[in-house]
Amino acid sequence: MKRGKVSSLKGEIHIPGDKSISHRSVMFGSLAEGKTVIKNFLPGADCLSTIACFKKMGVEIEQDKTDVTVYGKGLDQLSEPAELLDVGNSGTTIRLMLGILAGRPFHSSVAGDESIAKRPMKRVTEPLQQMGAKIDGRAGGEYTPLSVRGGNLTGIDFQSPVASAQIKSAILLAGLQAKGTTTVTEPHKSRDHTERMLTMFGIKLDEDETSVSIAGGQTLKAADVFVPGDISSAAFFLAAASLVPNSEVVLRNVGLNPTRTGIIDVLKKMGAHLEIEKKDAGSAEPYGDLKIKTASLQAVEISGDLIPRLIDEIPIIALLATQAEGTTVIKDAAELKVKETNRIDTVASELKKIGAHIEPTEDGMKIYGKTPLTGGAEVSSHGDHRIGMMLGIAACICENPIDISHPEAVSVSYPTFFEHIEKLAQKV
Ligand code: SPQ
Repeated sequence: MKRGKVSSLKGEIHIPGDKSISHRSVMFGSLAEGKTVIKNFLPGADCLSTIACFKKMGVEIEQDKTDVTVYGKGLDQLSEPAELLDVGNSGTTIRLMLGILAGRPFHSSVAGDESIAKRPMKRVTEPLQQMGAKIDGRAGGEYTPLSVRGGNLTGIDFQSPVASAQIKSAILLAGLQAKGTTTVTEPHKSRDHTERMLTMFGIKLDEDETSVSIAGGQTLKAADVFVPGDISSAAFFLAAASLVPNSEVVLRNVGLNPTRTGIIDVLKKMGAHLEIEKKDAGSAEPYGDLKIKTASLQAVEISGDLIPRLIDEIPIIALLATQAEGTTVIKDAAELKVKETNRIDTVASELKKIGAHIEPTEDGMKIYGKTPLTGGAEVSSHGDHRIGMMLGIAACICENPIDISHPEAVSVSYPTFFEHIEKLAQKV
């Protein structure tokens, strides 16, 4: 796909529903007793994989674009799937679902695409085995395909070596089905959508800053869910409007959960012109409108507990940093290596091709700004939606058009991404 420069971005868009919250609404609706009505669901490929997996376990789910209804019959009514549970490209689907399957007294097989086959699973399969689940897979349960025979779980006190909402959620979902209490402690707090939504579905949790406990044997009661716009999707347009001259863009109904707003903190530190209008009236997930204008940016240092609050935004932050004065240093972000691609490598290699001065490091990267992006090169998403979208925004400021291969990867989390650029863009 050839993409070129735009002269400005103007207007407003509704950011599609949050991917993390959409997955959880289908999963928890499937475990609950009663009808769960979901509004502003993200019809991206990953969330459609979650729907397909739960249908294979006998759950009746109706989906019409962004409206989803889940007819839950309770956790005990999930049935043994006759077919492979195919998670496609979705790490969230496989890891959270493993936590659910670990407690079910039946057999299941789980696999996904080429990228999923390279992503580490022992981070969840090992603690689930400790709780009593029988799980096997390539390299002793590290890689898909995985086979699970669940049931008879006992609660554990688990110290997670990394801040990861997928690990935390998988263990909590197994803990819900275990004897006794299960506690997960993380080095830094990760996104807390699971905790917020389980509470909405009637589950009692004990939480402090970095640990969560759940008592087994509780039942989920259906609840209606409004999914706010995904701040990780909004991030691409926050960056685009900051970088493209003479831009002014409004992004409607964007999720503002504090465990996800690291991008806002970073943009403010960089000198972005950003206004926030909070709109939620006591909803489980805060949200609001974001208004952003072109700005001159300064380099930043990003590390420590800020990392889990913006982990998926690092590709687009790297692009922002190429246009900021000074050297941006990102560290403590080794988790980037185990995403859809090794995002330290793919960000550095693709941005270098279009003129950026960027150096990958063991746990992050250094970006030397401000560097004009010459473009005029062939680049690739490497099948990673966030790399594809970062390149789509980079094209808007490159001197010469760039050719992006595998742009279709964006449909994993933002199927209307390129349409939204077209809607806002004034062409050069
Ligand atoms: O679902 P998947 O493929 O893992 O998606 C990514 C993404 O970029 O969309 C990561 F590659 O988001 C994860 C995120 O990085 C979604 C997620 C969640 O919904 O719980 C949590 C984060 O992962 P982790 O490993 O830190 O828990």
